[in-house]
Amino acid sequence: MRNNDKSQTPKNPTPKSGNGDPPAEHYMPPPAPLLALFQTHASFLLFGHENPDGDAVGSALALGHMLRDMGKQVSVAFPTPPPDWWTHMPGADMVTQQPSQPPDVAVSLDCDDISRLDHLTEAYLQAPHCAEIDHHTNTRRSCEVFYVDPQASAVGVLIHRILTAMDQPLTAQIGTCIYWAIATDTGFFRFANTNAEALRVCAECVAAGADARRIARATVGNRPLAHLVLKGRALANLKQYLDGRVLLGVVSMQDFAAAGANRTHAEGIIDDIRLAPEADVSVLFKAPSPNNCWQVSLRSSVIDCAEVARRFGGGGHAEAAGFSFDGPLADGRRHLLDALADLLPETDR
Ligand SMILES: [Mn+2]
Repeated sequence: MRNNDKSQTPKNPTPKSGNGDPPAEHYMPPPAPLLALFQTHASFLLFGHENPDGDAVGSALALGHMLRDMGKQVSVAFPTPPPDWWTHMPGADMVTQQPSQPPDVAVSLDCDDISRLDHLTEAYLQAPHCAEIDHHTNTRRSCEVFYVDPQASAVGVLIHRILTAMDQPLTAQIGTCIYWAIATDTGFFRFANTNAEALRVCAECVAAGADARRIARATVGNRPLAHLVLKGRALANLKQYLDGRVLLGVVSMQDFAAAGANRTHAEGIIDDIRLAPEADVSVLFKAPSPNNCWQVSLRSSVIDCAEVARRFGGGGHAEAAGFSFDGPLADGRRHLLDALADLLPETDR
């Protein structure tokens, strides 16, 4: 349920500090110039990053629904196709392969660098106005108008704040997309970014009509055989490095071929590798697909994964980040292990 009475306490009250009080809750409101863009313009093109995840797709579609409900013209585009389950999300008709004419406003979502828009970067930069909505720690921004809050669990949370600030209704469609964004980005409420705001927003989304069971079934509760076979091969060949502190998996071209799998089938394998308590850092190398390079995923709660990834031209979050590289696996692995040996704190184990 939404609180429409603006005179009441803010949606995210700041608790008093003192003994026994909970810590003050963080809240960064959407900037006025961003809201002005949504109010004054008529056509919008919304972009998510390449290999879009639930947050990229969910937040783009949620914002798309809000703008469409306001009578605006909206298209959504991704440089590479989203995972199969995205067709269960409301708003498929907004998604276009190749945006035609430039919109009034282009918005990038969940995207820490415009290079992640790949071949759509041109279309993005052609729009007379652009804005970025993101929660990555990176600060390389290419638009004057941006709403970047690294403390937000997911971009879906930021869309909810925008919706609230603009006094637009949380419909079942918007609630479904926002719930999808937050649930997937928090690993279904297991990761460190699962905070009170994320849970509160998700509760509102369920009250508005989001079907939590259906969303879980469509994503984490539903894995194609190709994914399972690919994961089996990756897990069977895990290797330990740096006295066992790094657990590293590889999915090679042969693995993809043997499993009948594509890149999207490798999603989530890293989250199984990170389950091993023996390692401080979990790593997955995904083989190059045609016209592509090796993709590397990092997970750790001991070192800052985003810092590691940035050394290799990538980015992400403290506990989950990634980068890509061109060249032989052995070289990439050696450079990464050198960097990790530098960064891992001393231990007496
Ligand atoms: Mn995200």
